Amino acid sequence: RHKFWESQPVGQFKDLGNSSLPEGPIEAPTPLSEVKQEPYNLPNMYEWVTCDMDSDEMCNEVYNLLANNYVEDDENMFRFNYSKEFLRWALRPPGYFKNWHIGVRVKSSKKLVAFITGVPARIRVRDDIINMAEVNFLCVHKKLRSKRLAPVMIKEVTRRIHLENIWQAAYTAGIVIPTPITSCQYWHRSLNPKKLIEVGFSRLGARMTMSRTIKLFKLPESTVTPGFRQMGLHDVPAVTRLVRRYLRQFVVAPDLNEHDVEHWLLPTEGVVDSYVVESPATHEITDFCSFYTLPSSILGNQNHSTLKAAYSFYNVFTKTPLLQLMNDALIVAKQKDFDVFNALDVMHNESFLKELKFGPGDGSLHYYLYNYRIRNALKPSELGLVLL
Ligand code: MYA
Ligand code: JJ1
Repeated sequence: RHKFWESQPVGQFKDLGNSSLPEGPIEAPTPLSEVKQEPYNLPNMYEWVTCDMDSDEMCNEVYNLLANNYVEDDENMFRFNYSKEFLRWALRPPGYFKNWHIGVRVKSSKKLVAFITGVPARIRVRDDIINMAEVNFLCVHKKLRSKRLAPVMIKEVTRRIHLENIWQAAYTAGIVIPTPITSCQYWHRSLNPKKLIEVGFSRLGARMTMSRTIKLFKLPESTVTPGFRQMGLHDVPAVTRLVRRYLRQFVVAPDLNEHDVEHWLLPTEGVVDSYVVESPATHEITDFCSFYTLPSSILGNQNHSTLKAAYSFYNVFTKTPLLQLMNDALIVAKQKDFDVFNALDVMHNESFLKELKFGPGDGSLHYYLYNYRIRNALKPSELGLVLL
């Protein structure tokens, strides 16, 4: 059923519920000298290329490949439209390897037709911090699908990751393959319900009028939490302490240091937005919330071409109730003209989704680890990791 995945060191469906298998690495590392030194073979018309995301030209090619061929919803109404700035941010974290940004070109025309990436990350699983890769942006041009190109790309990124002496990876997908560590649901909070209905993202509820719907999703003009403000560079040490403490409670979570927090959580215009709550009395940073910007192209609508979506990223509460903190996040997202605020049911998100008028989406997101067995699937609330 899964010829490729059954050949890989990942949890297998046949082993589900076999409690004699130990948690941890499935295969031991091999000496680096035993890692294949040359790239995997591609069908003859194609060639490997390392994508230099510093180059505007390369960044444009990657952007265009993804904008036309990346992830769509199940009815092909929307397609993720990651911006160039976002791709640069996502692919150049501290310690990144340029040669983990892998493209495939047609030899004759030089057209970029496939892509896959890895970035390094320290991920904690229970008490162990493991150097991993986060693999993302796997994409094969629509005209080249179902030719078994994806397994070659996955093997090639694996090889290049192994050459850095890294043997585990984390990744997400909308499809089920062997074997999810947890399966999460997307939830959506309408900020601009009229547009969402016009483009078919949501529907007018039963016995609801447009004006009744607009009123239902109305938000205050400004945030309510005293001391709620945008995060600045000077907040990096305090935010790092806050986030590190908070993430300890989850079974799987990133191990973030100050460099990581500066890269991933400091606001970057049009890419990631972050806010802190600074206690007016003590000037302590007590709470934090963040979201990233990921628009979707609207496929075939006369009046609208993009859906502006904010995605909940990392949120930490110690003093402010999470419900109130996230309501303030919705208010600033609305101020910034987002049409919808999306969140997964990870971490403590369940506790605010219904009350803040999020509704369940039709998409799910499955989380995976490569070469690391987790004995029993986790609950989404045990997961402290958000991938882009
Ligand atoms: S998830 C986002 C994936 N991208 C998209 O959905 C964009 C639109 N779709 C496409 O571009 C293509 O359909 C893709 C497949 C490229 C997805 N993850 O070449 P094929 C398996 C893993 O004939 P195509 C993301 O980016 C499939 O089960 N495997 O298929 C994270 C089958 O294997 P098996 C997938 O449709 C990616 C085989 O590929 C996925 O032309 C993490 C068929 O190949 C998927 N999303 O191309 C990758 N989709 O027969 C794994 C299909 O066994 C990383 N397949 O069922 C693993 C860690 C590596 C590093 C390890 C380091 C130590
Ligand atoms: O966005 C998604 N679904 C939307 C649109 C559905 C359009 C028809 N298929 C949705 N809308 C309902 C919202 C409504 C708002 C008011 C309250 C009630 C709900 O459900 C879905 C997620 O739900 N998105 C996708 O399907 C995109 C793919 C998701 C998998 C991503 C995998 C990529 C991972 C890469 O690492």
